[in-house]
Amino acid sequence: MMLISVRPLFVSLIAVWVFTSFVAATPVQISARSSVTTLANNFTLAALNNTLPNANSTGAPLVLGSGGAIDGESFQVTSTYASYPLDNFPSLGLVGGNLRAFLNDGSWHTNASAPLTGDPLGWGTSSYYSSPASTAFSAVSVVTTGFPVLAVNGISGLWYLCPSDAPVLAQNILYFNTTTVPSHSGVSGASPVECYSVTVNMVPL
Ligand SMILES: *[C@@H]1O[C@H](CO)[C@@H](O)[C@H](O)[C@H]1NC(C)=O
Ligand SMILES: *[C@@H]1O[C@H](CO)[C@@H](O)[C@H](O)[C@H]1NC(C)=O
Ligand SMILES: *[C@@H]1O[C@H](CO)[C@@H](O)[C@H](O)[C@H]1NC(C)=O
Ligand SMILES: *[C@@H]1O[C@H](CO)[C@@H](O)[C@H](O)[C@H]1NC(C)=O
Ligand SMILES: CC(=O)N[C@H]1CO[C@H](CO)[C@@H](O)[C@@H]1O
Repeated sequence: MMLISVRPLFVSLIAVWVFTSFVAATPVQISARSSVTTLANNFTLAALNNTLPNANSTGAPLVLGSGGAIDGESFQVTSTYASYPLDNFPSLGLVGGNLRAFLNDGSWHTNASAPLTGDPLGWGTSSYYSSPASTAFSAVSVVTTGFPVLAVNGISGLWYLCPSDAPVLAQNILYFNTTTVPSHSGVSGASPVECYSVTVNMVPL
């Protein structure tokens, strides 16, 4: 767990003001914060409801769910473990703004992409291809919560969990900056699915 005492936080806040420009978001419960692009420890992700009651202060565990494949590369979307009960990537890392996922044997073939408005937090996995990973991720320490929280381009307050109404493989998926997603029910004229705002905790392993 990342604990911050008041004095180093104050010093690093000054550093943040001097060296970065924050995009104004609508942060929840934030009194003071600092941000890093590398974490010393491995972690998992968990989603905490911002508006609804939570079962605990850690949140619902998130995993890399199925997001399709092409020849030589597969894609993953960040899903709740409750909706995709298979954890192929039990350990994540944040290094220089790269969000990385590791297989059980510790091997690394998976990077996250920085999501745009309306996109899921998606990942690409390949042993054949190599593309430079996004460097837009960071961990923000919020004094009022116990864990660092995930941010993209400095923004930690725009994550939404969107339930799926698909008849099969109904994964509840983490999206960036959208409050609804199109229906996957296959029913013509079905209403869009409502999403809810979450904070994404980075839970140390
Ligand atoms: C917290 O609650 C979620 C349900 O939202 C549960 O899946 C998870 O295992 C709980 N985590 C801990 C650490 O108790
Ligand atoms: C958020 O709250 C809703 C309603 O209580 C619940 O259905 C959902 O599972 C919760 N999600 C998380 C991530 O705790
Ligand atoms: C993941 O990102 C690193 C750093 O940019 C890169 O060297 C590596 O090839 C990427 N892996 C894949 C599978 O694209
Ligand atoms: C979020 O989406 C709204 C429109 O839906 C857009 O105006 C805003 O710039 C987006 N914010 C970010 C940080 O992408
Ligand atoms: C900081 C970081 O990412 N540490 C490690 C996380 O776990 C993998 C393998 O399980 C290591 O390769 C990383 O160095």
